[in-house]
Amino acid sequence: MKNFLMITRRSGLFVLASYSALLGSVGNAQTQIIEEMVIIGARDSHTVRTDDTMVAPPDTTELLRKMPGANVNKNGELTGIAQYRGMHGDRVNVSINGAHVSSGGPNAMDAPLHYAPVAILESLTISRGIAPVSAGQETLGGNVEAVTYSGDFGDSSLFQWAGRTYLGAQSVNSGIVGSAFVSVANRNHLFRGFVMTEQGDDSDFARGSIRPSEYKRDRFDLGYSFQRGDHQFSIDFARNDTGDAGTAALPMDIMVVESDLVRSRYEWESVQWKLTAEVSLNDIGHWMSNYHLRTPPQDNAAGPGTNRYRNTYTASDNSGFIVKAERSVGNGYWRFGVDGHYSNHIALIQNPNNRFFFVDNFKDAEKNLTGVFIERNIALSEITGLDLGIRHNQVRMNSAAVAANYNPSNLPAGGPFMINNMARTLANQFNAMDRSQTDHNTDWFARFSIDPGYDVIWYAGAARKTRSPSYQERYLWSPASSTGGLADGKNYIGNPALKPEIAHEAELGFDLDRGAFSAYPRIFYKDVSDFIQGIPSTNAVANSFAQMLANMGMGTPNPLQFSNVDAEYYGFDMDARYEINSQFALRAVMSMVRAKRKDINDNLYRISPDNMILALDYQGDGWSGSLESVTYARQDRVSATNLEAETAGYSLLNLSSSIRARTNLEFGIGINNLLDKDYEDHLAGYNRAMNPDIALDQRLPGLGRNIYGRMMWYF
Ligand SMILES: [Cu+2]
Repeated sequence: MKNFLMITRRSGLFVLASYSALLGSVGNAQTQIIEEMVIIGARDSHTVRTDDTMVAPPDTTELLRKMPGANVNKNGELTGIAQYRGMHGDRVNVSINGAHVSSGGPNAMDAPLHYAPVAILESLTISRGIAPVSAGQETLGGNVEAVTYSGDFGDSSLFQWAGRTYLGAQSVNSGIVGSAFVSVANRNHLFRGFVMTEQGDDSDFARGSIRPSEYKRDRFDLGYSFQRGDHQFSIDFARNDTGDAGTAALPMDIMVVESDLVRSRYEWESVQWKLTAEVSLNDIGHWMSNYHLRTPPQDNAAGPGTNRYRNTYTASDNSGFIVKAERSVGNGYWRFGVDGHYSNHIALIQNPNNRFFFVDNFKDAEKNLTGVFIERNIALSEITGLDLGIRHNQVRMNSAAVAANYNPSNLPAGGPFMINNMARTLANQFNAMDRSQTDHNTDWFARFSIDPGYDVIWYAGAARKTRSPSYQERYLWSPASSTGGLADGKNYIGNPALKPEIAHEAELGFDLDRGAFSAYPRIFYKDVSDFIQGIPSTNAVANSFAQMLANMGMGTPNPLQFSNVDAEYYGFDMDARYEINSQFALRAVMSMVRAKRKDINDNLYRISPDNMILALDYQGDGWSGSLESVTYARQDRVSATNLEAETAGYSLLNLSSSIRARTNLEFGIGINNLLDKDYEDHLAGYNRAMNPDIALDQRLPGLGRNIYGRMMWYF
């Protein structure tokens, strides 16, 4: 007699099946007795699949707006930064097919989800609330996982073709996208390829257009997978080339993001063990400027505009690995592993009109994480389940010595300009500091679920999560707005001595599944000590330097310095569904979050207003439709430190419908912002580009009415 154990996940439940196979004694006859044991666990993720969800924009982060607790800080049409329960940027862990990508731009113009465009996306998943420590190295603010199309193996030794063509168009910016995914596979081999091209003009809003917000992006992927017996291996290469793309919320626009992404994965699965090994390498080169897409700097009292032309070359070289093992035991499983992510960043600011001018914005700024973790999932009884885990990260960071030259020549005779002396003093200050830092961070989490009957599973969770500072927060030495996309218009300086953030959180909720009605509400509280926030700089040289630049028409005075403060977040979110009959269903998604400083009386910056989606979905024979209302409350809990402006509330109406013309052909059409409402998106930044329709430093508006369509043909 042999015992087989297997764990799968089904509808948020951990299903543990124990197969006791009795091998028959006569001939080949076999009898199998299958016992099934369910480990109770509340729903811990929320997934949106591209095939089922109509989405007009090219940026995958737009899908986050449809998920409880999630949202997007939008700095451009291809520059969306994930927000979850009020936390954004590097606080939210993002992985694409299991790999982590470090942005090439110091302002996250190519935020991680830039590398998983909608046209190749299969699904986007958020961890609902507390993420397991195995989900990523730094999951203090949440966890988002994108999965792209990879094709399926065949079921015989014959090779067969399969694929999908995806075409889309939208009216708001005359945007178009065309892509094709093709695979040829048999039961052992799977070859795949993907090509995509997309572009759009400046986007319209009710009173004009956002200039610049045009974009262009091309991409191709090549991949191969092999499987035999219990083994599976795959290797994938992607080249993602973004061309001109406007980011009006930032001081520059994208000229080029050229990236090569390589990842490979090996998986072995036996009766009791599952072993996974992954490696990834990302090589990103990026150019941006303040003159090629937006109105270039104009002459002013301080001198000709050409003195203020800037372009910046940046690069991110980063690599990662993970090796993890899962072992099934009688009452659950163990999971343990090691992982690493190593990144190096440079950013060099230049002036095309002065070949001697340069600023080492970042020079070999590194963040290198190595982690180990162990998790246990256990059925405490027939109605209770527990998840536990602990992780330790070692984080090593460093930066090379920096320099700058503001003089019109590299000769001393070029003039003893005060600004150049100040830049040199700042560089010398920075170079004299102890820039090498090592942090030891410990995370843990525990999630308990109980099913007392009545179609309700109760859930309680607690965690300690940490995050070491970003390279910008530690190594931004010269006042600038290179902040990972904060886009608050402020200049910042960093601080190499920053301590890691430590969050303690608790979460409570339940899953209700009663016939036609289901609801998944959660409340949470998060206390963050050593929260990293910009506070008024006390560095006299940096302050006078920023003032002098501001006098010349470059940036704002009174820079902020990244510092450790104390903060707290709390809120509520829920998704719910009610099936009226077999065709009609009501859908609701609600999100509320409050985020405050604890050391002073101030709110945190760029926190999503309370919002709710209410939708009526129709599922007919061969077609489906949806009428959606999206309501945002006013946001008057704003950050005084970041000079944040309040926004008014608004409601939008969206309509969409899709028709399955044949089993392998689907047409979709939709209208977003049906009434062409003029509104301000609180999570969009402030305008930094000259525009007759939007004043400088005014909040960027939400997009106007958008009629869009898509066609998907599977073959
Ligand atoms: Cu950039």
